[in-house]
Amino acid sequence: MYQPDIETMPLDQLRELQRTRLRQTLERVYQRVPFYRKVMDQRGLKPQDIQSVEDLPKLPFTRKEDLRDHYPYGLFAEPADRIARIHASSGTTGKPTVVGYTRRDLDIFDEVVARSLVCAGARPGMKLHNAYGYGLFTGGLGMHGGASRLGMAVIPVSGGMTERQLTILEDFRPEVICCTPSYAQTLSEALQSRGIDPADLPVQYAILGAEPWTDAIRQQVEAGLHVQATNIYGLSEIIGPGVSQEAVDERGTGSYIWEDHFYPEVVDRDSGEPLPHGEEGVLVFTTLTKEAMPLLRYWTNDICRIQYDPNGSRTHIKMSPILGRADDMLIIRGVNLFHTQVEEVIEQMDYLTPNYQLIVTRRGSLDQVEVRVEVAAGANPESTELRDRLQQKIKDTIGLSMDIMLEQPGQIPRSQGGKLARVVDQRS
Ligand code: DLL
Repeated sequence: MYQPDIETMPLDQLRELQRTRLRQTLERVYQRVPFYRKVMDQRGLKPQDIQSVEDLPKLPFTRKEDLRDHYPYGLFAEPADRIARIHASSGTTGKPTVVGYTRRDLDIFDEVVARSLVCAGARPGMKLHNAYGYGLFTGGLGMHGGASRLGMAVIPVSGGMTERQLTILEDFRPEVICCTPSYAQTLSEALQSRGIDPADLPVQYAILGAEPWTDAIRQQVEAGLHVQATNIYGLSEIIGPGVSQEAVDERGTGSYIWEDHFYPEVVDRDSGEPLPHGEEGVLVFTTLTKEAMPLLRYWTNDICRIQYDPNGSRTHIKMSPILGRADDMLIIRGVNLFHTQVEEVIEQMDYLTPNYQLIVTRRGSLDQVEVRVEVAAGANPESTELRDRLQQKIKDTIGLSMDIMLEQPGQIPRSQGGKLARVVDQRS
């Protein structure tokens, strides 16, 4: 553990810490951010009306539109001369979402990433092959800062140029690699096609995030890179990577949310009502320590569950893998669909790989999904039996009939370094 006293803090103490920090945050935003003062005034609320995290539902959500409406710096709680760094995430439409950090925010960013790295298996003295993109995206610089804080040597490779990545893996001999899960798939396949035995590489741990992924990909990457792969989650609005991290010895049981800095709620996607732990809904965060751009009840749009794990090594709450983003959910003939659901079905089938793509079209007035999926090396893409079995399993599990197109290995687009779009929506 990197900060054992915090990571294993008894829950009553953690709540007290959250309460103190929340009240400081509320005072600050009320004094310094006109948007939040207005939101609270409109509801007749003063900072002292929110005494603890349990009172948060009195406040409305902050949404991405609010950040866009105050583009670029309107939600900052600090003057320009106290801002130490600016990042942005590329919006699907128009202007990017801008986020700012003071020196202290960057310090906390380093702290939560260092904590996450240790949780994933990394130790001081190891080398980190950092294949997240450097730039406005928070992945590259975020992981870099945390690894330096931990006392690792950082190899700032950034994303892309797969051949060069392999040379670095072979020659620089990093023990830890971080990148998107889809790029980890690309790298493991590239190793294989170069005839490199991953067991000969010293890399032991892979820290994967920035996009949804399931155990299907974990299995492929763990075998293909000869690593133990864990999930890292985050978003630029809240800080970047390091909002939550899966522990290497607790793989498959969820990722610890670092609750001393980011208070999570899961709420109903339609009504916005808070949901009990264990129920699936939209993840919402309140930052407890951010200076430059504190956010109250930020609607991430990510769908998951949160729950305490009495058998966990840390006390903080765990989040399940992200099913998808609410705005990426497909509605096909009335059925809600995330691509990760198809990925989970593929995982249960022999002779298939988690290299797949969903093509959505409209035939007449009916939406149609075609699943293009690559068969494993040596398997027959012409097999009607395999195709029919996948079709039936998808129908039984998800409740939708989909067209299936089995492909030869290498036919589906691969990540070139960053996040990969697994859905091609061809409806107008
Ligand atoms: O993706 C930060 C990050 C960098 C996280 C590196 C992990 C590793 P944004 O570009 O702002 O920030 O995108 C945030 O990506 O709301 C999720 O929809 C998605 N996302 C991030 N991590 C995961 C994950 C970074 N582990 C958005 N699983 C979030 C699923 C993820 N989705």
